[in-house]
Amino acid sequence: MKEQLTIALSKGRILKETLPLLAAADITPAEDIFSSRKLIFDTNHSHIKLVVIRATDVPTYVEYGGADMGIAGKDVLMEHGGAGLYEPLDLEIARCKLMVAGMKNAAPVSGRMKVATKFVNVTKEFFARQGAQVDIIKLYGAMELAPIMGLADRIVDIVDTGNTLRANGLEPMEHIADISSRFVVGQPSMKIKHAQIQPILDQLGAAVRAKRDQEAQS
Ligand code: PRT
Ligand code: MG
Repeated sequence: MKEQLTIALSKGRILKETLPLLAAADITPAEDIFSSRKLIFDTNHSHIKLVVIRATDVPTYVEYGGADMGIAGKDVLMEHGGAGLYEPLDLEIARCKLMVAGMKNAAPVSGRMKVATKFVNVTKEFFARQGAQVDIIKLYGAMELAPIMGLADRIVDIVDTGNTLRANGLEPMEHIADISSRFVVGQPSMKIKHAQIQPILDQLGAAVRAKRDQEAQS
């Protein structure tokens, strides 16, 4: 008998790039995830299920064993802190950067800087390492608006093309981390279900390498 396995997927922008990788590892949902309102999906393997949840909830589910494995952005994992998780594989999808940004040509901030972000822990740690004390303002979206409205001096946010920053009169200022999506496994699951999980890791790893080779050739 095979152990039941659950993989937590981030809905939103990661999902579209996730499914082809899973398919390359021979895991396909039994129905179309995008047109369904379900949260749990059967797959072509009777012992593997997929749950589709908010990106920020993925590490939490895996940490507490609500899912055995998951796929989430490194930004989300850094903010979560990684407790209870192994991160065996970089899926090399949904690449972007975590950056400090501010209004274009902004003057240096005198005194305590106000930084708006949804990445509170990462931001605190980044500025603490520079020896800077900052006031962090937690937002849940549209960080770019904060400096425009005078709510904050800087933001910490994901940057890909930089178009969103530019369109709002902002510019990137400091690089915090390169981001891509990672495959994570709960520590107890890795121990107890290792025989079932390792082949999935092997196949996903092969799929990532195949995609990398293909992209290098084109
Ligand atoms: O939307 P929700 O609050 O439910 O969750 P979420 O925002 O965490 O999910 P989602 O689906 O928006 O993003 C999931 C993951 O995608 C993130 O955790 C990142 O790891 C990854 N990713 C890759 C990105 C981007 N690229 C990205 N460009 N996440 C967000 N963006 C946003 C960014 O916040 C900014 O508003 O796109 C804008 C910047 O893009 P450019 O190209 O204009 O620079
Ligand atoms: Mg979003």
